[in-house]
Parts: sequence; C-alpha cells; structure tokens
Amino acid sequence: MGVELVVSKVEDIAHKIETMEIRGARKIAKAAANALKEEASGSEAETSSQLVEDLNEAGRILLDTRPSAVSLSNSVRYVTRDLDSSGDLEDVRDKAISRAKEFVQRANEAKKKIGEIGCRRISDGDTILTHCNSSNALSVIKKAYDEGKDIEVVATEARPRRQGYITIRELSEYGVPVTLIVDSAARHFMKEVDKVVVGADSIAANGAVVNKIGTSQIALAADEARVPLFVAAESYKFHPSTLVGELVQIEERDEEEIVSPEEFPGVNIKNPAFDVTPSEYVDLIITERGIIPPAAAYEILQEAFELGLEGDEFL
Ligand code: RI2
Repeated sequence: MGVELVVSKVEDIAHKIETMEIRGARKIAKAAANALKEEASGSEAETSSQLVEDLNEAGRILLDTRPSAVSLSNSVRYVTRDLDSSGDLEDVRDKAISRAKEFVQRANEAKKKIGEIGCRRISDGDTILTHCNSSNALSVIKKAYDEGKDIEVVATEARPRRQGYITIRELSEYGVPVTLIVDSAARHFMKEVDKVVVGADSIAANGAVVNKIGTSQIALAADEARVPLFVAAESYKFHPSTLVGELVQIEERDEEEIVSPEEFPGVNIKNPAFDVTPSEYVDLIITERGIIPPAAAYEILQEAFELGLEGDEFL
C-alpha cells in the first residue's frame, strides 16, 4: 500500500510534466529529481535491489513524459546511476536522496551563474528579443537589469501554449520594459533588436539547439539582420546520445493545443513542440561553466563522457 502511494506521487508529477502544468526544461528536470527523492524516501522496499528497481521504474515513468528535453533524462541518470543493488538498503536510499538534492541545488546555482556570466554580453541600451519562457534566458535579462543596464525586451507569444505570457508577466513585474508580439512578427521587429537570448531543451554534439518551435525562424531573421543570437543553457542540456549520431526526438503534442479538430474535419493538424536551430545561427552558448561557441558543444559532452557521463562533473 505504502509503495503504491509513493509510485502514485511519481505518477502525479509525471502527469504534471506531461500536461505541462510543470514546464520549462529546467523545472522538469528538478521536478523529476524531486519525484525520485520522494520515491527513495517513501519506498517500502525491503532490500536494496528492490529499491533500485523501484527507482528505475519511477525513472521510466518520468522519462516517458516529454522526449525532447534531455535535462529530464540527465536528471534521472544523475540520481539513479550505479546505485549498488547488492549494498545496504539505507545506503542506497541515502545516496539517491542526496543526489536528488544535489541536482536541484546545482540546477539553481547554474541558473544564477548563467545570469552572471551572460549579463556581461548585454550592453546598456540593448533591446533583447526572447522566445517562449526560459528561466535561464530570463536570468541573463534580469541580471543585466539588476546591474542598472537600460534594457528593453521584445517577447514573442509562443503559440500554441503562449508561454510568452509567463515571460511578459515575470519581466514586467520585475520592472523590465517589455513588448509582446505574435510569433510571426519576429522578423518585422528584428531591425529594432540588438540581441536575441533564448533557452534550450537540448543541445546536440554539433552545437545545434533544440528549443521551442519558432526559434529557428527567429534565428534566420536574426542572422539576416546581423543580430547575434545567444542560447542560455546549463551543461545538463547537452544531449549525450547525439555524440553517437542519434537525433534528438522532436515532441509532437496534441492537435487540440492548436485548434479543435472537429472544426476542420479531414484536415491534418501538426503540433511539433520544438525545432532545431543549426549551429551556424548560434553565436554563443552561455553555460554555468562559461561562454562557449556552439562548436565547443562536442567538448562539453566528451568531457562528460570521459567521466562516464555519470560523474558529478557532468553538472
Ligand atoms: P529553461 C521550454 O520548453 C522552452 O522551450 C524553453 O526555451 C526551454 O524549455 C528552456 O527553459 P517547454 O517546457 O530550462 O515550455 O531555460 O516546452 O527554463
């Protein structure tokens, strides 16, 4: 009974991630770590191997929710990696709990660091365009504002879920002057923009960036107008499988998010949540470890791989 309760807690968090009640690649990763922490502390497993099994099962439930954000699988891997199923039950429990806490703490520190590092690239008088709602992109913008830089933000709506509304509320409450535009107006306004700052759901070994659908069009418009594009992302957004040539799966969401299909019988409706911006359209990636050109994505991943992708250094 107790075990079921804990599993249902994991399922509850997984459901919230899937329905996007919990959203944003960083928040998803933190929620997954917290779900595993709950599972570890509440599990009624009687042996360490049972507990490891429970945690792996919880990890699978969480991983099934959103396929494009590698932060999710990197978070699950961080907590569940090489737990000793033949060791002491309480040692395994403690290890999983402390790793989950560590992941959340490091994710919070990374966002702060990204703000500090990234804001150096923002100049007084800049107009910054951002797309969707990235806690890391906003960390850069808010830090620049905190430092007294006179900045303005142009924020896209981000159809179909309109996460741009979260961005405009957050920034205007913070005091940053912000203008809302529809996604299709991005090119029209690009001539008034000095920098584009966006987040990422995944970054491939070749420096290509998977982010909210529409990012690649914005990148094209920025390139045409010679406006630099910065990506603000933690090192756990780098996708390990891309090192061996795998493509990042693009999540296809329910058509109902766009329009009720009954209104248009016989019409195909597509709703990809993300797109891929090739590295040539990305000027810099701002990570908590420093600023890198997209070509250095490979090195970040390789470094992680040399550590077995499981070393603490991956964060
Ligand atoms: P942080 C979001 O995905 C957006 O694509 C955003 O750019 C990205 O996560 C990164 O956000 P969604 O969950 O991790 O809204 O920087 O589909 O907060």
